[in-house]
Amino acid sequence: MAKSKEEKVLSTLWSAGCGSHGGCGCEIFVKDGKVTRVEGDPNHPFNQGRLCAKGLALPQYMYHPDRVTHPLKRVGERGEGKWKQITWDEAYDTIETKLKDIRSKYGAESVIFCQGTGRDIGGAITFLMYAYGSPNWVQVGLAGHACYTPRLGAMYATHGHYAVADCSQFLEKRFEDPEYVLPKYIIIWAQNPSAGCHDGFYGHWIIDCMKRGSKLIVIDPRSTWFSSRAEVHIQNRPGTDGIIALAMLNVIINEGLYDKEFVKKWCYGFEELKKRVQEYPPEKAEEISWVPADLIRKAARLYANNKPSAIQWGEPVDAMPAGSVVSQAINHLWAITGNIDNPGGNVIARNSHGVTTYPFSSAELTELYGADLVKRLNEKRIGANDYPMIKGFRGWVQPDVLIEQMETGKPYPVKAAWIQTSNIIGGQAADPRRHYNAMKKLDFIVCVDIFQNPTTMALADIFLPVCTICERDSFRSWWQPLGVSVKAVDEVGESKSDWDINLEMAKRLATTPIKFNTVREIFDDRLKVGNTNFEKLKAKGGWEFPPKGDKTRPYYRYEKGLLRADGKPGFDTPTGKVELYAKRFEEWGLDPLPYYEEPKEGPVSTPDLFKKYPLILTTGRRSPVFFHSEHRMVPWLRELDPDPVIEINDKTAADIGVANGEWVYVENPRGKIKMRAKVTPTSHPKVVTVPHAWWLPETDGKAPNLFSTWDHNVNNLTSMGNQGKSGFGGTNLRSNICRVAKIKD
Ligand SMILES: Nc1nc2c(c(=O)[nH]1)N[C@H]1C(S)=C(S)[C@@H](COP(=O)(O)OP(=O)(O)OC[C@H]3O[C@@H](n4cnc5c(=O)[nH]c(N)nc54)[C@H](O)[C@@H]3O)O[C@H]1N2
Ligand SMILES: Nc1nc2c(c(=O)[nH]1)N[C@H]1C(S)=C(S)[C@@H](COP(=O)(O)OP(=O)(O)OC[C@H]3O[C@@H](n4cnc5c(=O)[nH]c(N)nc54)[C@H](O)[C@@H]3O)O[C@H]1N2
Ligand SMILES: [Mo]
Repeated sequence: MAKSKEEKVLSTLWSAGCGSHGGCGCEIFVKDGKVTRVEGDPNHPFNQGRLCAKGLALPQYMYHPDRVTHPLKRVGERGEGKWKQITWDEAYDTIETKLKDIRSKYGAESVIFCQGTGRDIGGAITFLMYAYGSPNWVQVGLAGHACYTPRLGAMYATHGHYAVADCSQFLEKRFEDPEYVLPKYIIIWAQNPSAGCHDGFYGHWIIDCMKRGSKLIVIDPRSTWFSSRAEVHIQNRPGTDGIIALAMLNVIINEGLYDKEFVKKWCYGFEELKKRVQEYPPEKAEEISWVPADLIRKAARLYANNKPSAIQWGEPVDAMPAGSVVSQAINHLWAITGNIDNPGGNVIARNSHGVTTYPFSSAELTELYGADLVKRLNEKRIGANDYPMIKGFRGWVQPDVLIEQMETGKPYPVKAAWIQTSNIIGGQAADPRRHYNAMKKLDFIVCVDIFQNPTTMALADIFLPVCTICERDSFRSWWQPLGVSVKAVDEVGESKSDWDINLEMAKRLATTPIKFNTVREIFDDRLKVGNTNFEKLKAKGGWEFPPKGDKTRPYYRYEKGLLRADGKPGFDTPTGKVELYAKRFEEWGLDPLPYYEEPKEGPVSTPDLFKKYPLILTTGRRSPVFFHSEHRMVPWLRELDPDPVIEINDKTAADIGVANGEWVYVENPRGKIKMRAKVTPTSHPKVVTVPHAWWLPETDGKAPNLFSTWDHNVNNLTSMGNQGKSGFGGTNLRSNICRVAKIKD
């Protein structure tokens, strides 16, 4: 693609370089076959010309000298850092032979297919996994699968669909659309919208709403840019959000502030919920959460009395003890106030044009891979038999059960791992040492990545280099508009796209023939339900909203019969109503009503231990310039956030003799890491905040150092096995305990 004149390519950013869960439209500028700069596309309705630092730094990421651009084979011991460059043919042949051999000896289920967070990888990885015949798809070490899945499960059980705060994102003309109504209040619950790019949600939309008059209620133990501008800031003890939601429901129900007409017509189980919330008066919530009862009352009244209002929530909700239950309680707030699928409330979010990135339904899987696979999915999927909700909702493995199975080999051994888009040891997994020890014993591990990281160094037998978002095609339907990512330049070095790699491997490993010859055929097959294809979308500038009247467009679809398969009005639940008493939870053997569960460690559960480790540790607040463990090697980005820092309250720091900028140990019963102190009045005196996934790519990559991951990764202080009854949620990522001490030498 050698060109001398600068050319502009319109595309959609989604991972492999920029990180991100957003779907930002961008302009990729290309000269002489190289990307010279990347900017936000002013005509794209998602980000309207804006772009984060990670997007702007893409050229530095793409052409970084440390990038791996050839397939590698390990030649020394695992972790020794000795690699040999091999051809793609040798890499493919080796993997094919190994994985076929393992399948014939131990069954396809003995191979796990591991990804990190969403990105655009779900399609490629499940495509390969189903073709190979394994049911085991997992985010290894993500305790309680606590990333969006608990929230999605609760929403599915309550109203059959997913909902998000309405910032006009489902309308092409955005805020100018006459159908749109601005939320009077937005509750930002456990999220820092401007620092991260969230699940199909662009954080600055909240600021767009604020500029137009929306007011804020923020529930966050830290002070943030948003909390400093909020009418109410609820600064709670981390992990106690469940009781705050229940107390807010108590106030709204007992004071009669709910939407009586909506509840009567569209909700099921109101009396049961009413009875349950009597157990949670605001005074009880105050005792547990450290939040004054009157502040909880104020937040509840403002939210319920000002319709429409919306709730925008974040990952800490999933990471709570019983995360799916906390999600359910928060979900009920928008349910009983009738703030669902109304303009300015919580609008039902559906994939644009009905396009999904990979097959979900059993019917589709049967057609593609045969009935036997579908049967085996649930029979052999790790954790599905321990947790009915794991079996009944989404095809994931339960990660806490997986680690036990890797250690014990029961009920069957795990022999190999295909790891694509995940840094397990360096950030994703709680208790990485345990994962390191368990995974080192596997017979065969493939890592598909862009850079070496603690996981690839520690574990890979074969490293397959992938290209970035500017070097490959892709598509995106999460949530709207429908978009395509467009290949702007040739692949750097010998790197290939994830889809190219997985299609080739699928062809070699499939038990039934793959019906697609090219990746483009797969994309067009997924896009055809939307009456479009890749080229059409590309020609339109990379995106398209669904036509008027399409079921994926808002509002009030429950009145119009647009939510249920039978076409009747109502919600897609067993009763056709919003189920405050969730039949689906009941069917899964779970409490159908929300309740409060205390974090496993802390002042209430372990008061003696808390005397020794007197601070609540919340981990993983997002940095706007990094995506999880990525980007630490990119100069522009590292300059903005150079060190792993712990945020600590100024008075607390003074008490333990720590000054701003000093290095400290952060320690708890599970381990000790080093962080630089950021002394700040914005932290609650009893809460410290530590970002996750820190490693130092500039240090020795070989074991045991593994890029200093044991010194700086906060997951050395977290643990597995707190997942609660549903199998979803309940990690201690956000509500751990620790003590902080100055490093003397
Ligand atoms: N303590 C603590 N731990 C946490 C969290 C927390 O809040 N606190 N958050 C958790 C959550 S919510 C999540 S989702 C996980 C995320 O965990 P992961 O998704 O595993 O995140 P990363 O550490 O960024 O690892 C991603 C790897 O994939 C590579 N990569 C990026 N894009 C692509 C691509 O397109 N193709 C391929 N093949 N590779 C790519 C990157 O180079 C990187 O090495 O971490 C979890 N871990
Ligand atoms: N730039 C960037 N963007 C990202 C990511 C990234 O790594 N970098 N990761 C992506 C992924 S996979 C995810 S899951 C999302 C997560 O993104 P978010 O859901 O926004 O999560 P955080 O930014 O970790 O935390 C948001 C806020 O929750 C607060 N918080 C911590 N514990 C609690 C608690 O117990 N209760 C309450 N109420 N608040 C609490 C923190 O102080 C923080 O201000 O971000 C996504 N976007
Ligand atoms: Mo996540």
